[in-house]
Parts: sequence; structure tokens; C-alpha cells
Amino acid sequence: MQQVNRFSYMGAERPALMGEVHGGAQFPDIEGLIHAFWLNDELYFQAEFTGLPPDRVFGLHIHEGVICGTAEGDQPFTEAGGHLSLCPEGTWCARHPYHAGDLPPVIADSTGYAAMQVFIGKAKISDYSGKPIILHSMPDDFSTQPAGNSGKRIACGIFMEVL
Ligand SMILES: [Cu+2]
Repeated sequence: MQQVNRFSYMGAERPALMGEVHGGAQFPDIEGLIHAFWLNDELYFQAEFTGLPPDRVFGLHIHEGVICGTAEGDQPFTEAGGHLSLCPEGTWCARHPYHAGDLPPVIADSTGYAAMQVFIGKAKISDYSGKPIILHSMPDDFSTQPAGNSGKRIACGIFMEVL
């Protein structure tokens, strides 16, 4: 990834999780780096992307699978599964956009760079460890079930616990 790192102010903190995101075959220029820090008993996520199609908005989620795989003849990264949910089926937080994996949008500037940061409460580091990070081709509308009508999966990476 082109070294941008507008989060250098966090340099003294040790990340709890990190993931490198790479674009699929149709978006080979996309590179992303996501860190999660354990701060004040919450997880603080920060993400940076380069190589995005400029001036567009993309959905970003943590999915429930364990790989970024693509089944033959399928759309990219289908094997990442649906959105990570920590709630029992049928409860409010098992619905979009309240999934544990539903993150704020990624908004690319005119150079294809984007940064996103958010605090996620009531979650553990282990909840996200080993999970796929998926960038979608369209913005998440935060209402349509089950994935916010955010279009194709265009980039993926695995969130790994930093030991
Ligand atoms: Cu998704």
C-alpha cells in the first residue's frame, strides 16, 4: 500500500487487530489497511484505502466467514459469508444495519484515497479475529436486508489478531 497513514498520531498504541485488504480481479489497484485498537473498553477501528475509483462511496463490513474465497463461476469473495452478527437470529441486533460487522461507509476522494474511523462498543477482540473485511462497490443504504444493497464485493482481507 502506498504509505499515506494519516493515523500516525496513533503510533504509540499497539493494535489489537490488523488486516490488509486487496482488490479483486476487477479492482486490482485497491489496497487497504485496517487496524483495531482496544481503547477505553471499546474497539476503535481505523481504515485507510488507496486505489479506489475516485469520488465514490463504498460499503464496508466485517463478514462472518473465515476466508476471502470465490467459488468457481461465482461473484468475487462469496465465501466470506454474510455479515458478522453476534446476536441470536430474530433479535434486533441480528438485522442490518445493527450487525457487529456493519461499519461506516468509505468515501473516496478525487485521488482514490479514503479514511474511516469508528468506535464499536460491546464487542471483543476475539469477535473480529480471523474474519473477512469486505469492501463493496456501492454505498450501504443501512436499511435493505440483509446487506444494505451495497452491490458487489470488490476487495477483501482477513482481520488478524496482533499477538
Ligand atoms: Cu458486506
